[in-house]
Amino acid sequence: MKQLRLIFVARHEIIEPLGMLYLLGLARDLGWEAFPVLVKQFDFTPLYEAVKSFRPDLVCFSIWTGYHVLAFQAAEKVRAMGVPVAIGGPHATFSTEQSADHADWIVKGDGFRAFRLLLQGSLEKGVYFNPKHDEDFPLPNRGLVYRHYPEFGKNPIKSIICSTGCPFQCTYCYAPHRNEMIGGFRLELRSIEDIIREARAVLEKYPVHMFYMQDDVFGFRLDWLQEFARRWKTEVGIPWHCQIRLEMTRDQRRLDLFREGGCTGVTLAIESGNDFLRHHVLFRPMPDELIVEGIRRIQARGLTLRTEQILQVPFSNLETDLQTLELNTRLEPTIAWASILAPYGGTNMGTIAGKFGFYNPDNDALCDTFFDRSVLRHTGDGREVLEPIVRGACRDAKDHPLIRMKTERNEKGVEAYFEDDNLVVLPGMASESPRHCFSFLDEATNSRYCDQVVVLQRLFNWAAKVPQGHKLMEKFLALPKEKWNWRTLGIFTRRHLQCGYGDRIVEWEWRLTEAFSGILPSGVIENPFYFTFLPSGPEFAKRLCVVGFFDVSDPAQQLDVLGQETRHWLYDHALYLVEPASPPIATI
Ligand code: B12
Ligand code: SF4
Repeated sequence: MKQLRLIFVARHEIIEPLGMLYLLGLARDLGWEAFPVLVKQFDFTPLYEAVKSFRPDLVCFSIWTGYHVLAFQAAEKVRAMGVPVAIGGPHATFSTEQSADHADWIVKGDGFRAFRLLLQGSLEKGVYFNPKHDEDFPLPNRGLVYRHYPEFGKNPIKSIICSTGCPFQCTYCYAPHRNEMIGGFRLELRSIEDIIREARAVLEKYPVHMFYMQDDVFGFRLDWLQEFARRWKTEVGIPWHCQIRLEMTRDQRRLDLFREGGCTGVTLAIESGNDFLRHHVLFRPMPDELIVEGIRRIQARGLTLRTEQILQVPFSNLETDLQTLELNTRLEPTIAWASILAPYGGTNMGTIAGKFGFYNPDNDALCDTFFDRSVLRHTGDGREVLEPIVRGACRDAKDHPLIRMKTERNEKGVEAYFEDDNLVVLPGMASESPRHCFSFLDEATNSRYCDQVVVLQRLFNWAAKVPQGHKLMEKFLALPKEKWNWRTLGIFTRRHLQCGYGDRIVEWEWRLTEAFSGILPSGVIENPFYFTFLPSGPEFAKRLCVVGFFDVSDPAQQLDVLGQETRHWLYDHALYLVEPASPPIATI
């Protein structure tokens, strides 16, 4: 009998495509011959070539929101070439109807059972949704994907997923939506036996410095974690990094088990240094004390730490974005990672952005990156106007007044009000005037704010390491756009450090120069203190010379390169420590 063939298409990322790896494991177990295609940039040509040469019986797409428009076009083209198409993944899950127009089979939610039925020929065409999680993870087919994409095999960090599900409510995320879809939060834990088998299979064939647990909230259940930590340590013994919520640091046994099990670092989101935005816009009711205390507990155990933040959310302004930076300068994470909000339709953030007039959520217009310029029209006075009202109206930690509020547009901006409530009227608040008006920034001011935050995002992880880095950024971002360049940053940084670190900076600069045998390259001379706050700073300066950073003539493009290079440097030399590193020259 002819062996059936499928092509599996997903997006090429720096992280290996887990969904594809596991689903192709199932395809292998069911006897299908498979061909993986990972789309780089937005070029689907390799897919069309594979359809011609491999002659598949089926093409499967895994799609997330942001690259769906082009993926749908590609799916249509494949169908026009006479091959049936199945679509699954987050976009099919959360925008099922739209996906249904472009495929023969659409799989919403958990995919293993559907994929099995599909490959066994017993899945009717149409939309399939099974809210139950009734099929275990198969052993992935890394061999096949690594053969086609050797970069993943060579990568010293391999990813694994040990559980699915998250009980939290962050507005910008699809996890709460998933919970609604499946009838409430459910944590689906993989068997520890399976995870260890998978990790050992990876170790036998590929170089591994670290495993990255991609779970939304790793180690949520303590009994599972206890068993996992014990077995991983003895049966795998490779360091690992995981993602958690700050709330999970409250039970210190969890952090101890992380340490005992070989965890070397964690990633967690703070999202905003402003309590109002965190609580009422992002739905992360985490008081400052929880953040500070949780992070101290992590650091006290010698774990490396990535904090994550989202800049330019509705009701933010440059002041709140700098507040987020300020908090990070105090917390001293290993890396302070920052993104710029993309407000997805279908999430609570999409609802807030749409209702209050910041943006009309249109997923088809969004890009699939974390770092693009904000698409929102921002407000100058919105937070000032609504914060006391919202805080006053909030009934408990699970209440979301912004979602309950009604809005109407007027020529100046938006009128927001509650229709029904027994509002708590604060002193000075007129009880007979329940409408609260705020306005939007004019186009030029909005554009300037968006430009400022692009620069802030590119410099965030560095500035978080500079003493009072938020003050430096405040001054730098107040400059006209033409001055946002490497050289001016150098001048401003020197001036900033001269007050308070006058003597020390001479020594720092001298030590950097020494590492270059007494002569700094001209680009490095312009901004030497960029390198003194980073691990293995002189080597980083040399790397920037090698990648041609100093030859990039467009300052905006140069900042893009700088942001990316700095981030990756900090990953390798501080967060995951895949490279040996020396401490930063500047110690405060
Ligand atoms: C790791 C991860 C990443 C990695 C990349 C991983 C990779 N190479 O694939 C990185 C960090 C790069 C990433 C980036 C982004 N991510 Co992300 N990411 C995740 C995360 C945490 C895990 C994904 C994963 O591996 N899951 C495990 C596998 C097994 O699940 P899966 O891929 O969904 O596959 C299952 C089903 O979907 C289904 N399935 C999948 N494909 C197919 C195909 C067929 C034919 C069938 C039948 C079934 C099927 O079967 C599988 C088994 O059940 C998820 C959250 C989560 N818990 O899933 C978010 C998530 C996928 N990311 C999300 C988003 C929004 C993004 C960004 C677009 C964010 C942004 N605004 O910038 C960016 C893209 C950035 C860019 N281009 O630079 C959203 C997607 C929402 C949506 N509507 O699409 C998620 C769901 C987070 C969330 N809760 O909101 N992400
Ligand atoms: S904690 Fe993470 S996965 Fe959970 S809702 Fe928030 S962003 Fe989503």
